[in-house]
Amino acid sequence: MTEFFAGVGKIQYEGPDSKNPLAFKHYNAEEVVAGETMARHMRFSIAYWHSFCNGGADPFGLPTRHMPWLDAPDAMATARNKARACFEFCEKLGVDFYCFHDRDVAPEGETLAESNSNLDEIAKVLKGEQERTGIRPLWGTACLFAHPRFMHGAATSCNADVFDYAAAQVAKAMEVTCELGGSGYVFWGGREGYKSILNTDMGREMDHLAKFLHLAVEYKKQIGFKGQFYIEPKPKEPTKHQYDFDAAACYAFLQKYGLVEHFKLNIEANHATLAGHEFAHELQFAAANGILGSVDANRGDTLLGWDTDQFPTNLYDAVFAMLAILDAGGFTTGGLNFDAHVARESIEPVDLFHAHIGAMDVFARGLKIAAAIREDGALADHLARRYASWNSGLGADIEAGKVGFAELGKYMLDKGNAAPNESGRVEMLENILNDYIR
Ligand code: XLS
Ligand code: CA
Ligand code: CA
Repeated sequence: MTEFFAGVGKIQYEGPDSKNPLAFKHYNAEEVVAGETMARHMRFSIAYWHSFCNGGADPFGLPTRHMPWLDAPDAMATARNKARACFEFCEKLGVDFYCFHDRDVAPEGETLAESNSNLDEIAKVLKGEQERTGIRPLWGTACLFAHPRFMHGAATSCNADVFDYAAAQVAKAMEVTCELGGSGYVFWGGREGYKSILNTDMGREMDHLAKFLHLAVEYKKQIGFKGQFYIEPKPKEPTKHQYDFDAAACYAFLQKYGLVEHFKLNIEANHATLAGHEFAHELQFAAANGILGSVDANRGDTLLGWDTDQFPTNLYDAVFAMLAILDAGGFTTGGLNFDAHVARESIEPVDLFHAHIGAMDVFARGLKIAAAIREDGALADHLARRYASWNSGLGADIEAGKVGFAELGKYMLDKGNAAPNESGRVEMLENILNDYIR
């Protein structure tokens, strides 16, 4: 069988002093950190679409990347090659999971029936590769944004037929994800939003989106799919306004429509940036509300206002992310999926290894640093002290619901003024964080 990444063997951990660009310096799958192996903490995943489908085209230019698996006589042969390339890559890299859209793995046919049968055929190839390697989907999803039929949206389309088509496509993608033993299923509302309010009935569209998700929950039960459902927030691109703007908008939506118990969030770093938030804010918001499910680990570029999906290399971001993930108790069904593509000028297959090795190493460092900070209580002690007034007396009575505005008013009239604040010590805490980052 063709070896697509000839010349690259299994990537080994060689430690921080290694100068070998094709070795891990920090990620050591079996090393135990904070009670778990690094592999279990991270649950790293490869994004099928970026690594095996995205040739590097942009609005100004043609694809640039050498992707030998695309050199096949027809679309189905290409799809089989892509599957083999994906598993060869994951095996060599030592990653246990992959994420896919239905149309990444198998081509769209002339009719829905033909598309479904293409998908079934490739799902068999994927299953065979899974049995050989033990690699599984972290999550699956349906591409409800590329085909022109979705130009007005999918679940939020003005056209009921398109809602129907999207439902049929999601049902099939869910069945395949279930069959492949996926741990989750993602709903990213790529075109669930609008360009012009002049032609948009926003309330009706959001009701339709909720209806769609309820139907998905029902179907999940019908087929016995046990994976976790996730919504992936993103504020814009491709539409100007997207309904799943950020974690807070998604949480409000899920609450309004009685969907909270069925969904968690898949937080993407680049989408947080686009929403005007820090990645850590989105993670902490989701964690604080019990809906942190999975993570698309990438980075944007604050100088560019679009979704650049670059590989994560910023150690600060990784530390903040791992602090949030560890605080939330770690991943159960979720993991760190590299929803990222190499730069347009990184054209050789080996560049995929460089990109993923760097990203895995930066998260491994982030994990070790976050675990050390937590173990030493370096930030937690200060945080606990900062809120100490809530642990007894007045604060405890407020939290316990023992006092109303009348009692609160009397308390302060008697006392005369609020006790002075202590310093927030922002710079000291930033210095402590820097002391751990070495
Ligand atoms: C696009 C999204 C998409 C989702 C899956 O911006 O990140 O790739 O992760 O549909
Ligand atoms: Ca994503
Ligand atoms: Ca993105």
